[in-house]
Amino acid sequence: MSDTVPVVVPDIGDFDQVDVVEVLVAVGDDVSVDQSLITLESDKASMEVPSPAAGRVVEIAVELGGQVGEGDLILTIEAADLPAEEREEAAGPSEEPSPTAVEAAAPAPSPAPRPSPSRRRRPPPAGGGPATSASPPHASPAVRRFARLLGADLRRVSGSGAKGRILREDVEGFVKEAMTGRGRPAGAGIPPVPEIDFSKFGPVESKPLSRIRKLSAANLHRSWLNVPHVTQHDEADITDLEAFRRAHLDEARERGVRLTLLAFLMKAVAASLAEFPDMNSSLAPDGESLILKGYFHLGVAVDTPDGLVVPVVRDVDRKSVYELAGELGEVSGRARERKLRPADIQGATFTISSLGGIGGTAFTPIVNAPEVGILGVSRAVRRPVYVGAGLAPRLMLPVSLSYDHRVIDGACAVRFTTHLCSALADIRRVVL
Ligand code: CAO
Repeated sequence: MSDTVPVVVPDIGDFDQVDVVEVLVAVGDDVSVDQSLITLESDKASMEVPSPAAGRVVEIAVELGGQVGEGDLILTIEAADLPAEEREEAAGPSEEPSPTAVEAAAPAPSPAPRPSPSRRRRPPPAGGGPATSASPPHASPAVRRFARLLGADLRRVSGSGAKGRILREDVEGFVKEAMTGRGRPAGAGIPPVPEIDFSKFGPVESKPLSRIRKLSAANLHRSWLNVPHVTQHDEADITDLEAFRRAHLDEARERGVRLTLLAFLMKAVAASLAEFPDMNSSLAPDGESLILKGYFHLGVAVDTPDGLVVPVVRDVDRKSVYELAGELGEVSGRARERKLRPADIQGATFTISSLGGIGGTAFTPIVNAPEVGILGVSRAVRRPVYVGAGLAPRLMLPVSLSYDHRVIDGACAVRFTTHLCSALADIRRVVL
């Protein structure tokens, strides 16, 4: 059976009333023993009230900005059912109320409040500007933990709470600004783009970005900043491959499949990845080794009305071109209908971005880190090419391989594209 544990304001010294400056939990939250519940602040100090029990918050009796005095009810916890020995531990030392006393619904004196680190601190500089001095920032342990989780440097966050206290919302705002590149402090290495009032020069309108566009913007930016990119351009003679594809269009149609060049490309890319395992790897987070993957899952960039999405086709090396064409049609259809599941976009080892159906002669795709390579494909064109001594009309496909230069060197990259182009020139090589 669950016990109800009322948590009350502990001894607050000489003060009759203190301010509630933070309520760190909500009704329905699960809390653990010693987890901070609220922060109280007087003229002189601030303190957090820790939870005396593990369980679920069922009622909150205080309000943010309100005042409380010793013995006032803060909130009520429905204690988790714990084995007897764990309950004793949760209840703390023997002078603390025993579980029996709690069952009797006596208000549980909270464990001694923990002085917040801010107790010994001066508020940040007036004006709320980023605290850059040696003085530690004014924030509760919960906010500190949150900032640590997001990698935010609290010394750079301006506090909007009472007396410059940094609140959770301030950390969220700071991270958001950092993600969009706005408000980046000078000296961080990347100069901020100037904010310009474009309406001074003519009419403007604001078009909100879709969620997908915002997500891919953040991912692309992260990859761009982390990966030293180089792009290797090359050309494949796909005259014979295209003839082969056309010769099988009817058969593909009978199977209910649209046989485009991309399915062949995937097959050829998987064969080249098998030949160059570094291209199918990721750099270990400590930068000390490569994680070579023994599977060939290809991400395929799909253009949708909401922006770019990259569904993943798995085990490309083990599937036939018909199977790949079928799967590609199905997954890109679902991408456009926004019906992709999280598993559909995870686990890629390498990505293909094909703009060839639209046009273009070459481009520099951005590596989808932590993958180390991405193949951009532009429009194949028929043009005169020397074959032996004479010119012949050949269908030439431009490919652009961007790679992470920390992992792949230029020689490896050009060997990879050479291998790929020969596989595309004679697709029979793929089965060898
Ligand atoms: N050269 C010439 N023709 C090409 C070609 C190329 N490289 N690639 C495709 N084509 C042809 C196809 O064979 C098809 O011709 P038919 O209609 O005669 O069969 C036609 O162009 C249309 O192809 P498609 O683009 O619909 O199909 P696909 O299998 O080649 O590509 C998909 C599928 C999902 C990759 C594609 O629709 C797409 O969304 N591409 C955009 C990807 C993108 O935005 N990348 C950018 C990422 S970075 O911002």
